[in-house]
Amino acid sequence: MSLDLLTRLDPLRRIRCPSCFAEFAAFQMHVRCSSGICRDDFGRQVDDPVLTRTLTGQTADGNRSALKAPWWVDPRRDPRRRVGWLLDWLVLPGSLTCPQCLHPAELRLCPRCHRELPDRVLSQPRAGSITVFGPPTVGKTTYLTVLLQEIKKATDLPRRLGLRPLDEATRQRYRQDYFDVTYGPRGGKSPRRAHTSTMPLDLDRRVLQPLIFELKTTAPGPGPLVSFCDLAGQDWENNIALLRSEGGHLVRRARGLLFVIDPLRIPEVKARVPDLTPEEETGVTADYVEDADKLADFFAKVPIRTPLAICLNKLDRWGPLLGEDTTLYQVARSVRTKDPDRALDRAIHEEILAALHRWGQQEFLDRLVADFPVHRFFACSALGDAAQVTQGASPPLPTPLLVERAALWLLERQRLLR
Ligand SMILES: Nc1nc2c(ncn2[C@@H]2O[C@H](COP(=O)(O)OP(=O)(O)OP(=O)(O)O)[C@@H](O)[C@H]2O)c(=O)[nH]1
Ligand SMILES: [Mg+2]
Ligand SMILES: [Zn+2]
Ligand SMILES: [Zn+2]
Repeated sequence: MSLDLLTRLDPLRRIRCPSCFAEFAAFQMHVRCSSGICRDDFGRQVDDPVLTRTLTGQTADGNRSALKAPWWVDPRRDPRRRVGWLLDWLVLPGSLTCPQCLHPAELRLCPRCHRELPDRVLSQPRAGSITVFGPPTVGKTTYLTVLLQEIKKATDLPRRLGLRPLDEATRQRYRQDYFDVTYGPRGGKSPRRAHTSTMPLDLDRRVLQPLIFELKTTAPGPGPLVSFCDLAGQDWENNIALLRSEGGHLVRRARGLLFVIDPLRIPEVKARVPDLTPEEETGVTADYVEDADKLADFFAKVPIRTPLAICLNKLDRWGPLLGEDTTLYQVARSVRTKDPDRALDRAIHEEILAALHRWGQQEFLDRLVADFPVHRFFACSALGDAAQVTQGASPPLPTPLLVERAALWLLERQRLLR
């Protein structure tokens, strides 16, 4: 479909790519042919070094050739237009003619990653993102799976929220790789089970492609797009240089950062949990100061203003260690009956500060204050009681605790929620 006139008349409009988070003016978008002829006839396809870089991480050079794709062009560099592109500052071309099939080329591409930009991206300038990262097996993927179900049930908002996948790719990937694993049937071919480690990016670059949803409220019209990125703990732990060079943009340009940690990696906590699982027994000791430094190294300078939520996950395991008069104990034991709200968030933030101080993590707290002034602590359990089951058995459905609170805070800081 060719662009609507309103969008065409605003070529300086800022666009944010929901895949790679690059920002650019509308007139900088590239254009691709979408005709069936060019899609199906490889003979008509042309080199696409930008897409090659996105999908394989490789630059086309003498030895490596670029992937082929339907004809595309940077409208400002199309030699057929001579100086005609100067008009793009005033009005975007509706379409260009594909020289391979002579059909109008109308698909808009992000100039940085060459992923297609659907009209919804162009017509809705408000967009947000949450990049979830942290060490391996702290529960990031499970958290995201459950978050995307629970965010719809947030209680202290005037409007109910909904999420709608931006495209079929996001719908399918969320269903297969996330939802079916945690919420699928108990028996059958692929029964409900614990998530396995997310593949590091040198094995599967899909980890660099966010899941993109439209955030629906009851307000009329399209809602903002929100991209959720679930990075692999193995990349964070063992391959940070590669993560920084290949996926650094997902951290640097994120509008919200969510650092998931598992307090059972803190010796003071681990020593007090009575029934450690074999995984918990062998889990490596956390070094959160190092994690904070790793994160800061993604950026050119500190302090970093991107909102950072630090979520102490697996509350079902460590919450009961706290005093019976604490909110966290009461949430973990499910004896609290009030719906969560901001007052609860603040109380929990304070309790976590005190607990981390007791657990010998004061240097981490100081580092956050200095380098990430916009930060807030949260506690949650994605699985709740459903986690307390012997490994291997098909687990019950999650009974999450406070899983949406950190994400709501991040969306609020991005002015996508009020
Ligand atoms: N007790 C408890 N265990 C959990 C919870 N959430 C996840 N787990 C378990 O933690 C393990 C790791 O979960 P994942 O979601 O794969 O962790 P991850 O952080 O994505 O790991 P990587 O992909 O390797 O980085 C699994 O065995 C989960 O069942 C929780 O809320 N409570
Ligand atoms: Mg994972
Ligand atoms: Zn992009
Ligand atoms: Zn064509």
